[in-house]
Amino acid sequence: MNIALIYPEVYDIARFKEKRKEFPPFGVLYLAAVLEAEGHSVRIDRIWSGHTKLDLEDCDFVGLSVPSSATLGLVKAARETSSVRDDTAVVVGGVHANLYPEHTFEYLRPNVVTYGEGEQTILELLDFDRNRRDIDGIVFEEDGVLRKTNARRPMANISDLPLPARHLLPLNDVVMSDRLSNTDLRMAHVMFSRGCPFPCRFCAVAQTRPQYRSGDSAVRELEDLRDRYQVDGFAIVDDNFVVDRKKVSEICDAISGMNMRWSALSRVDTVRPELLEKMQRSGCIEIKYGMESGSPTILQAMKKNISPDMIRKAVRDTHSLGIKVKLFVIHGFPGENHSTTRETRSLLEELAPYVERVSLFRFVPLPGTYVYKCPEEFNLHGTNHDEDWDDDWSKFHIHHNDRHWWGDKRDFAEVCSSYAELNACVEGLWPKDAAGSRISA
Ligand code: B12
Ligand code: SF4
Repeated sequence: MNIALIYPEVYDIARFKEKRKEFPPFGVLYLAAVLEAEGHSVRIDRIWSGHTKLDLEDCDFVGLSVPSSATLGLVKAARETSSVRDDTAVVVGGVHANLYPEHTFEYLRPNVVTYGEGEQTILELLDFDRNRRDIDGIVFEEDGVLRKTNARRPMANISDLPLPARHLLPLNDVVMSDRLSNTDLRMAHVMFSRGCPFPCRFCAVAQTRPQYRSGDSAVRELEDLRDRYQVDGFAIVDDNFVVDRKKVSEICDAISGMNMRWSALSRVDTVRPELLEKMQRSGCIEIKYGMESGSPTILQAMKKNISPDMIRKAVRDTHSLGIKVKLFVIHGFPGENHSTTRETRSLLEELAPYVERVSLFRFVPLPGTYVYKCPEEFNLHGTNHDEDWDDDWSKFHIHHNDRHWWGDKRDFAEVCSSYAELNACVEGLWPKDAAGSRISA
């Protein structure tokens, strides 16, 4: 079958100050891999602002990916303007579809919306003789009524998946040499786990079941990357790599002979000195920690379940082993004020000698998060819960986003002025890297 998978290009949507290539879309890369393994012919098409009209007349099956709520409008434009044959199935999946499958269906009017992991679902959808009611994890319309089948259970073993179909992308979307911890090492991005069981209220992947790949499966991918793309390093982009220490340890043991350099994201409370040592020995040169705030009040409101002391310990332990530390900070969570900001500022100043880089973001209520789902609890506005909602999903991005999301004008004024102070402090202490590209873990 002739299949096109379509995804929204990142840098246009993410509104980076400078257009900067980001890393590849693993969702569609994994789907393409399982489809190719079944003998289908697959291509990956990109859309971006001003480039959404595609000629898809030669396709028997079109899969549209909505990798974030912010890209919903772009995908809608592609759905409405692209040319597709009448007998072609149009299926939509991805992060926004997982969070809001019925809404996605109403909004984009495809033949089917999927929710949950897509690898098995997409294969089953290609079987047109199959009764849709028997396919888990989909929403479709039957006799004018919207039907939602049972949720698909997460895969038992993600190690058996074929490797992401990187060969369908241009080389410079796959291999980069300015993305591994301020080095110029030739590197690629990988995913060794999925899901995160923690309950952070600003995060859209909170409380999802963690799944890990085996050490052997990690080695298989790294050998392929080395042989095919001659990379010397890799960045593990999983939301929160260090959840299950045994699994992380297994991966470290398996890759330690490969002489590759790597980085990963973690919480501060899941690492231990023994594990950090093992990570360092297997090539880890940087850990990016979700510190989020230096204020116990805000950390508690976020349900981050960590304390400033835990942050101190993880940062010092990591630094003492020669692993670089990057911190992610979110400013402006509901309740933020001058005093909580000062607590963050003073912790950052204290830890500065041990920290290589800091990425400071302003809080945005992302669809699918606890905060988003509870607008009254946080006195939230500007979301689709509002009566005067403007239907603009593109505002749910996290770069340089200075919208007024919660509280009254005075709260907002305090958040803005305290952000300015914190930002100046971060830019003063870490002049080269005051803005980053990640929000989770
Ligand atoms: C890696 C990542 C990025 C990377 C790369 C993204 C890319 N190139 O696509 C970067 C850093 C560039 C990035 C940017 C952004 N991201 Co991001 N990102 C992630 C992260 C950590 C992993 C995504 C991933 O690759 N998952 C692994 C793959 C295998 O899973 P998947 O994408 O869900 O795909 C599966 C299913 O959804 C389904 N599926 C997907 N597409 C399709 C299509 C069809 C047809 C079918 C049938 C099924 C299907 O099958 C896939 C395989 O099982 C997620 C957190 C997460 N776990 O989702 C956040 C996350 C998706 N990002 C988020 C956000 C907000 C953004 C930005 C808007 C941030 C910004 N800059 O302002 C941008 C938007 C980019 C975009 N194009 O939409 C939020 C989205 C929340 C929301 N409601 O919108 C998340 C959930 C983070 C969070 N913790 O809250 N991101
Ligand atoms: S912020 Fe990090 S630790 Fe918290 S739920 Fe999201 S991925 Fe997990």
